[in-house]
Amino acid sequence: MKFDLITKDPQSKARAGSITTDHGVIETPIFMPVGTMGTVKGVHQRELKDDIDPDIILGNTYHLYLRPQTDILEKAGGLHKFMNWDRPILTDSGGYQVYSLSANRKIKEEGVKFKSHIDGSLHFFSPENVMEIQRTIGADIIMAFDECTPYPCDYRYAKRSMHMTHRWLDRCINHLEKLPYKYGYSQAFFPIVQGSTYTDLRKQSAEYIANAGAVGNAIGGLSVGEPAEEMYAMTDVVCEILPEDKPRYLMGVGTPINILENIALGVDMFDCVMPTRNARNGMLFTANGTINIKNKKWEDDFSPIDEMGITFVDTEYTKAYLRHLFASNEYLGKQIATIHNLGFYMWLVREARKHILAGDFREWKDMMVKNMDKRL
Ligand code: PRF
Repeated sequence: MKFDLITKDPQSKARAGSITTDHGVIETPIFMPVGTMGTVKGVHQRELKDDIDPDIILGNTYHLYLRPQTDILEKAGGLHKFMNWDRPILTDSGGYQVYSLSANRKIKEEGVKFKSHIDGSLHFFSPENVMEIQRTIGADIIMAFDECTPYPCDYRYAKRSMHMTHRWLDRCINHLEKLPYKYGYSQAFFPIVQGSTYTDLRKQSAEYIANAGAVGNAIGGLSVGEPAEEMYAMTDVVCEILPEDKPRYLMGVGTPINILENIALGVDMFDCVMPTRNARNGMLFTANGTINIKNKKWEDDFSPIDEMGITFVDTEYTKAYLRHLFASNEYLGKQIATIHNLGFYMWLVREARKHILAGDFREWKDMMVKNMDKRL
């Protein structure tokens, strides 16, 4: 994997760049649609490619390990072949899902014991076996095994947890060295900064992670319930320390406004379930604010879903029709809303990149943030 920093915005810390992987080039800033289970929920791979066109998507170690399980992915020749997706994939390590989804988890120095959220069966994740699982899934970018602290988190716990995440990082790196690539293409490894909402811990963690000398770095433990201003403060502190010539990935963020504000602080990569999950609940993101399409006010609104027409669904269907699909609980409603929202998120980051390259990102960002902060 190679990262080229192309331009820095003169009036903010935003950057435009490109990441080259064996499955293709990723133009940054980028938003990665979440494909937890080897599917971006409700969207065919063909629609994903032709209509939404993301450079990279995300998969989850936790879910894929539980279903279809690692042996099936190995027999398939990796996740790309299994799901018929030939562009880059990033897998999260399970270091977050295991805390948010599984029951009865016990976190120890050795690793995490947990119960599956599917059938209650017992499992164990360690830095070592999570690296093995990610080798088998075969994503282009794989993540360190970390502990994502909750919010709020007392200082003592945050500090102890951060140090354990650092020790786990060393174990990930040591173990990966012994594990060859499985499918003839390379995998980049990203470590993760933790430290909760404490500036001194964030600085310490960012320094530790920067010292690991990885090809890219991630920021975890944010967007877990803290006020947006606290998240931005932590991103800012961390981006000041992480190397400039490596991509920076802010995990699990966020709203369109969160994404633009964090791009302005020097973040290059994002993922979030929000565009897909909220779409399934009838919430649409647009450049002029959010829409709850289930609302009665759209009942006889025969205007296009979104006048901007980023994806085909925006101009081919009306708000009244989409509201009807939601009111009748039809599958197609969720599909249309998902295509719309992902199309919008991709437009947003592409537009951000254009403005960084043009040198007017700051102005554009301030205008967009104001426009999007509304409910229609
Ligand atoms: N760690 C990992 N994945 C994550 C997070 C984290 O802290 C977050 C936090 N928002 C989302 N996904 N491994």
